[in-house]
This record gives sequence, C-alpha cells and structure tokens, in this order.
Amino acid sequence: MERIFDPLPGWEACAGDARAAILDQGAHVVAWQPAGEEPVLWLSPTARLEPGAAIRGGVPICFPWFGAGPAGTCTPSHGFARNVTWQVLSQEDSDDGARLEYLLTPAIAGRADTSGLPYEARFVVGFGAHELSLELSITNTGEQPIALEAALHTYLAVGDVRRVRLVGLDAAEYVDKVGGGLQRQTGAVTFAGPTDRIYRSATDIELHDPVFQRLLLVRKQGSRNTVVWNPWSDGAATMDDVPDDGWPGFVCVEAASVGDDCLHLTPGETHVLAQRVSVLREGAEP
Ligand code: TA6
Repeated sequence: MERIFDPLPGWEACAGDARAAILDQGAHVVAWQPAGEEPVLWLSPTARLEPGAAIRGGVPICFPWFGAGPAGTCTPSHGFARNVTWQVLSQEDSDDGARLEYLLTPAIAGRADTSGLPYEARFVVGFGAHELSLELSITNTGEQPIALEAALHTYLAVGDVRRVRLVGLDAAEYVDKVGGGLQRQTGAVTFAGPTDRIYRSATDIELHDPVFQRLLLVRKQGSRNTVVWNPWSDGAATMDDVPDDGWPGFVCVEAASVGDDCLHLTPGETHVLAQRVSVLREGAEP
C-alpha cells in the first residue's frame, strides 16, 4: 500500500492488476477495481476532492445522521463524518490485498462535530482481489443510551442504470422519497425515473448489469435498511458535481440503519454495520 497526498491524503493499494484507493477525509473509499473489470465504484469526474467537501462517489460514510437527520434539521447533509479527516490506526498488505483501519471520535472530528454524542467509530476496509469489505463499528462511550443513524452510501458503477435489475428486495416495504408514502416492492427493482427509496430490508442484494455483463453481489450485516438512489437527468442537472451525462453510470445501494430503524446503543455497546461487494461474471442479456 502506498501513501498518497494528491488530491488529498490517503492510500492506494495495488494487488496484481487490482487497484483501490481510500482518502483519510471521511475514511472515504474512492476506488476499487478488480483486475480485468470495469471500476466497481463510481466516482464522479467532477467530484470536489477538496478539504472539508463531501465527495460525490465511492463510499461516503453517513454518520451520525442520514440526510437531514430524523427531525430534518441537521446539517451538513448525511452527517459530518464524511467531511472530516479520520485517524489512521493501522494499515497492512496481505497476499490477497490490503486492510486499513480508521478511527473517529468527537476529539478527532473537532468543531465539525455538533452532535454532542459520545461515540467511537472504527472503519475497517479490506481491499481484496475479489471482494471489497467495509465494516463500520460504532460504540457508545457515554453513560446514557444514545440513538444515531449510519449508512455506507455506496455508489456502484453500472453500464446503464436504465438496464440494471436489483434482486433481493421483493415484498420489502419502502419509504418512497420521490413519489411519497410507504410502498411495497414487487419483484426486482428497475429504474425508469428518479429513484430515492429507503427499504426496510436486511437481506443481500444482487445487481444484474447486462451492459458490463456482470453481477455485483452486495452483502450486508447489521443494517435494517437498504437505500436505493439515482437522481436521473433532472436531479443530476441540479448537482454541480455530477456531469449531465453521468447519472446513468451509477446506482447507490446503501447499507443503512436510519429513521425508525436507527441504531439504539446502551452505554458501552458496539454495533457493527458492514457491507461486502464482490463481482461475478454474467452472460450478456438481450
Ligand atoms: O441516499 C440517498 C440520498 O439521501 C438522496 O436523498 C440524495 O439526496 C443523496 O442521498 C445524495 O445526498 P448528498 O448529500 O450526498 O447530495
């Protein structure tokens, strides 16, 4: 693994022809590309890779709130954890890739942390030749119970979002942030317009991508919600860090515990929220 400083401090890992990168700011994974594959993570070509800015793409860690938080009043969007520099605890190379561990506490986050919550967050990322493993452990270091939200807001690169299918959410209830209300999924999720949904589901997901001829297996642990998001053309037009033609190239499939399903931690309790992504080859679909 190599230390990098440009555009921001972080690490680059190469295992054979596989490539991965993480930035200390936000403990933000920005690349994972197994050998011979298209990138698995989408990173916007116009992402703001600047100190303190939220990065469009990769795997933003949303913590300790999601969006504007349970009451809709919290800023910045998705919590401050993605805007601050996490402390590197350890890094090691292995035969199959690399492993890094990061730490965030109120003292490390400094003035950006307006939550007043007592916590310790550890993020362990494993860059394998065949699997990306992400593990966020959150501990209540205080003396009272606390409630908080967390999500791994993973941007998956796809050939064309209009042609992909997400399997694994059949019959799950979801909050529809575009159409409004509570809905229930029937069959696979497909995309024909802006999509922003919080599913109540703890199951694994298969993302079938006929253009890249691959299946991304997205497994998770300790997460009661799967968030599925694509802004479509109109949404992308309002974001200066998504190029106008960029939105078909990704879909967010997020391991989350938010809203009514947020995390409740007793003093000393640790919760682990994890996501693992791997690539399987698939034949072309019509
Ligand atoms: O996870 C979906 C979502 O919460 C959407 O509502 C959408 O706004 C997106 O995240 C991006 O949020 P951001 O703060 O990164 O612009």
